Amino acid sequence: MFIVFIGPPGAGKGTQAERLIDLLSIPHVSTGDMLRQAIRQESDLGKRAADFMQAGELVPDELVLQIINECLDDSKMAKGCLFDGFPRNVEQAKALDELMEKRSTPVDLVLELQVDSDELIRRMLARKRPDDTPDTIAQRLEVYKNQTAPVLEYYAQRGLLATIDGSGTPDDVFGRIRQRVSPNQ
Ligand code: B4P
Repeated sequence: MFIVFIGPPGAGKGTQAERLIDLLSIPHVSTGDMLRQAIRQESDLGKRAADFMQAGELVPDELVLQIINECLDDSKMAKGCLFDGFPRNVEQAKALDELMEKRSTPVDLVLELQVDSDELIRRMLARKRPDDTPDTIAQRLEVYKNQTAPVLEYYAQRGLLATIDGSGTPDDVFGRIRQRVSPNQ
């Protein structure tokens, strides 16, 4: 199963992704994690991505698609994976569709995690990641509204979108996700 996880910054995509990959036994593809790793390793890609992340902007599509392309070449990805935090704009969504079409493995399901802004800000400030400062958080929320929210419409038109209430404890949220992904368990 190929699943896309979309939600505003701090919605808990990473938190829930860990549980969902265990449930479904599929690999986790988190562009955020891979970009942070590239920054730690001081690779060329990491050096190019760092300023965008620190400013709360999206990293250029070209860099993100390079990561995704390399990742999909891995044979572990043949039967499914969980895309976490990707695609983040309509251009990335179209590029993903093209890649998946070539492999004859279309995206099966898109999960949107919905959480209100006050709770998002509270969660991110508690996390204390370098890009979790008040100014950067405000910018990331703006970027989500302008660039990522249109991706929801893109997938809704294809009948792939399921919206999940992301409020409550991580267990509450995972219960809702499990219900949607494998209702018989
Ligand atoms: P990401 O790494 O994708 O991270 P995120 O959106 O900030 O957080 P996430 O939703 O995963 O929240 P988490 O589970 O950690 O993006 C970071 C940056 O990378 C972007 O701003 C961008 O610059 C760049 N980037 C990534 N992908 C890109 C792409 N495709 N294109 C361009 N740029 C890209 O949860 C947040 C906190 O809340 C945690 O501390 C967690 O413990 C807590 N929490 C989670 N669930 C909770 C719950 N139910 N109750 C209470 N706390 C909870």
